[in-house]
Amino acid sequence: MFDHNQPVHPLGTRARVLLTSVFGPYARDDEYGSRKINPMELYENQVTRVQGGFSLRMFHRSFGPMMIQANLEAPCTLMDFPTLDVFTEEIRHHTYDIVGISAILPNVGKVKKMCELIRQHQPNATIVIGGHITNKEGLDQIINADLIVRGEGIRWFQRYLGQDDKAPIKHPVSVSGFGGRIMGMNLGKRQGGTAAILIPSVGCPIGCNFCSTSALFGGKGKFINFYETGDELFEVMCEIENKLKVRSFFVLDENFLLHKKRALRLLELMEANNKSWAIFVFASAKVVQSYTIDQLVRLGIGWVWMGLEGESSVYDKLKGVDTRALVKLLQSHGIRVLGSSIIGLEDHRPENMDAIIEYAISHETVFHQFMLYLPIPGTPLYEKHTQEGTLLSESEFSYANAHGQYRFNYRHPYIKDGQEEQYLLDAFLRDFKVNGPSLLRLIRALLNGWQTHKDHPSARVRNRFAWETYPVRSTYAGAVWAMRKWYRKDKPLQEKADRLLKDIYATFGWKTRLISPLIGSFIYFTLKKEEERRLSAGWTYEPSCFYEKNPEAQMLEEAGTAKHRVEAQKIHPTIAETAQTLD
Ligand code: B12
Ligand code: SF4
Repeated sequence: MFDHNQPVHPLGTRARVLLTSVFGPYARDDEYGSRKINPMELYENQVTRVQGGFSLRMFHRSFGPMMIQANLEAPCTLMDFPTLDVFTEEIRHHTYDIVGISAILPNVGKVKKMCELIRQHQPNATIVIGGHITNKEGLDQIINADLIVRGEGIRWFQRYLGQDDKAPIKHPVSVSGFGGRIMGMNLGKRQGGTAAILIPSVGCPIGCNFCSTSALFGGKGKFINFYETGDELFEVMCEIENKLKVRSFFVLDENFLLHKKRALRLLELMEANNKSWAIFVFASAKVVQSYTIDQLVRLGIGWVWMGLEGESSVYDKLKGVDTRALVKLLQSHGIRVLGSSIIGLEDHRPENMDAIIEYAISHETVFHQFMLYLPIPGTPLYEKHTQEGTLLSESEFSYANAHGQYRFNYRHPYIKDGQEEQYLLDAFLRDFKVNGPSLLRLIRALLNGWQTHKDHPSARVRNRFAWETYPVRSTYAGAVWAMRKWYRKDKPLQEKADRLLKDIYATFGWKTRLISPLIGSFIYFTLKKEEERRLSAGWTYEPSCFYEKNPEAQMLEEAGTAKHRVEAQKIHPTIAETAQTLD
């Protein structure tokens, strides 16, 4: 329904738009709110945090602004991960009518600084703020912006520019991650080697009390579909497949499998069109369990991010599910699980913390995320703490530290004096110590998948497993060889690597056995270099900056350059030639 408070920009689609994420560098402590322990990386930040050279290093683009840019008809420039200098230069030298900033709450200090700079260099621009930061009450008192847009931004922006907000959503064509690195080796940029990003919906109707993603898009019972049907989704996936030559998709939808009709229709279309795709999803346990393993396998589900939360948690999504058995089943079919556990639930206390951690790691998931139980603005949990007066004020606890990997932003009934920081670390360390590097677990799951399905009746399914498992015959076998050597003083992990390596040899034969020590020696060397030279010297990893113009912005720029040339020609022909060579 049309919102009568919806503002409309007077220039409509003639307005020049700049969309940007917050500036870097990120992985360091500074006055704008960057924190060393909060890098712009998923795995290093909150999953493989203590795994050193085994940590999966990788960046992800800011998909919100990318989705918005893909659907605007106005000239729109997108800057992702600019440094403060790059951002400042951009607004000093180019005129914009609208500057949109996408952010989350821990980065509020950066948004504040960016607004100040925009006011200084582009006093006529309208500043629009979007993303999760907007759920913070009183944000307009903290930063100097014109519009704070809570919730879905694509349709809002279309209305703001006077565009049709019912037009089909155009999906950006992009890989899901970049800059991949593990064991001291760059993972390369081979075409089709990285999964494409696919965003079918935002929000989640399950509405767990702490979930800010659900809250931002309406909370319990609400979500927003960009693609309602399996047919629409299939069409988008075919287009992305063609353009990027990919065969795997990272589906950034809070609970993809929850939309069962859409998922099963997608399966029908994949089967009818012989698409041997691999699909990586987020899904809650009860929902995953509502599918047969055969359905999941045929749908190409190769990776699931699943909330395990905690044994005592009372979330509906976990009721009646034996999560340990479920993880075991999935991983025996090659489905890698990223389990997510919470530290600091209401009943967590120092006395039961060891048991809580042991329970979490007993899932033996390929990856394990541990996060603090944090009330984030907009969520029912935040509301509860506000009512109870247990939240810490900004002067007691900076927003920049409320990222879930450090301390509580409230007074916990049992966990006091910052003990949570150590519990969180204990959980990561224990998981690493007992279950070993996530890469080792991942290779085990891939091998399981191959062993279980190499003779699957469907050639389409066999083909996917063959493709996904291909590196286990060489590079991954080499990595396991290197791990076995690395852990020569840690008997349990050495044995784990040894068992896996023997199993790989038995499955793939003499060629793999022959090349593994060669590849393995090289990987061992790069790992050693990574640990001893880079990491111990405090090396940090930063994403590169992206600067992308949509066709309208490119046309505007070309028109500007042409005009500049004509004017230069009038002054002196040689200047015009110089301008041309500079282009
Ligand atoms: C990908 C992701 C990341 C990536 C990179 C993100 C990036 N490049 O900025 C990585 C892994 C690095 C990451 C890191 C962190 N993240 Co993160 N991340 C996500 C994730 C999974 C997806 C975001 C996404 O792309 N969604 C899809 C797009 C389409 O949705 P969207 O971004 O919300 O955009 C829509 C609207 O918000 C709006 N919108 C967005 N931008 C704008 C801008 C304008 C101008 C307008 C008008 C509208 C608008 O329109 C968009 C389309 O509808 C979300 C969870 C989720 N599912 O959303 C968490 C999430 C955003 N992350 C979160 C957090 C807390 C973090 C971390 C602090 C780590 C942590 N402890 O979890 C770090 C911070 C890193 C740093 N130094 O800043 C929280 C934010 C909570 C909050 N309220 O602030 C979320 C919601 C997860 C959660 N539930 O806790 N993250
Ligand atoms: S199931 Fe997951 S995505 Fe959905 S509300 Fe709960 S935590 Fe959020």
